[in-house]
Amino acid sequence: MTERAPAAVVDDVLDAVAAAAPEIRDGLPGRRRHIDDTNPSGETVLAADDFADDLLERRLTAVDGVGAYASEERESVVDAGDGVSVTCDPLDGSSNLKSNNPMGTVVGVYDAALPASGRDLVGAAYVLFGPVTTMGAAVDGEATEYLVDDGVRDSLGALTIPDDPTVYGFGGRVPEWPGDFAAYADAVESELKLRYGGAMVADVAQVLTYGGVFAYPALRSAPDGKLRLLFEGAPMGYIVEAAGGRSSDGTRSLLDVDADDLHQRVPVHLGNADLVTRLQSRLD
Ligand code: P6P
Repeated sequence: MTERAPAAVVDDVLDAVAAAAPEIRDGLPGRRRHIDDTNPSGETVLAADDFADDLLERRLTAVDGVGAYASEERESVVDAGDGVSVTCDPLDGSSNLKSNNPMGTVVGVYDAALPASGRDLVGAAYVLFGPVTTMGAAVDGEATEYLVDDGVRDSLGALTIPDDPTVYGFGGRVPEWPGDFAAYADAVESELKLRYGGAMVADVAQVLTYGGVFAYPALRSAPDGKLRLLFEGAPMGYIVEAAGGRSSDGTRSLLDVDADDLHQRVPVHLGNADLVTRLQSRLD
């Protein structure tokens, strides 16, 4: 396998993810049932999760310069030779399949062996299966939105979070929120409109489109929250920061959180800089 510049590999990874998107979307209708399996995070697995994971593993490990593939659905990393490491949440928000609500795919490209820190990211992308299929991607600090038409990504221009925030979406149950987050939520709820749909990709896309803040915070029963650092938090944080926003685990950028375990969870807060800064000052 040739030694390729990470940026060139990222470009091919984004093309491969876009090419797989229509096949994943077309494969959803017949795969809404659960299979008798749980993923490393202890979540039940849909046939659609398995299908998307197998497809993306094959397509992404075939990219020249990809040396490893890891996904939320797999215990360990798949070795693919030399090159960058790709993490994947193949079908983020797959529980929305039953209710026919939006969901997506999240991909991180790390120029390091896994588990790797967000500072090792050289690219990240999400695919949003909404009324149309779109992609948000960041490479070298620049975020771009694409329409994915027939498996090809067509640029819609720079992805930039609006200065004036409009929406918020907070996961977890209210009684589970620690007091400091609950106080922050009270303030934000009086300022912004609620937009929460249960799929991080779709909820963060709302924040990137309309401005605001998304959080799946630390919970009383789960101090590390629910979302996975390498598969969801860091890649989406990389995109939001490239779009002019901020990410935080409550005290620091998600890109600065040490990665010790492949499937470690992290509290996730993403959105306009001032809203995330206000949050951090409450939680610090
Ligand atoms: P809840 C989907 O299962 C997911 O991992 C994220 O996409 C989403 O933000 C969160 O969990 C939703 O969790 O507790 O609201 O169902």
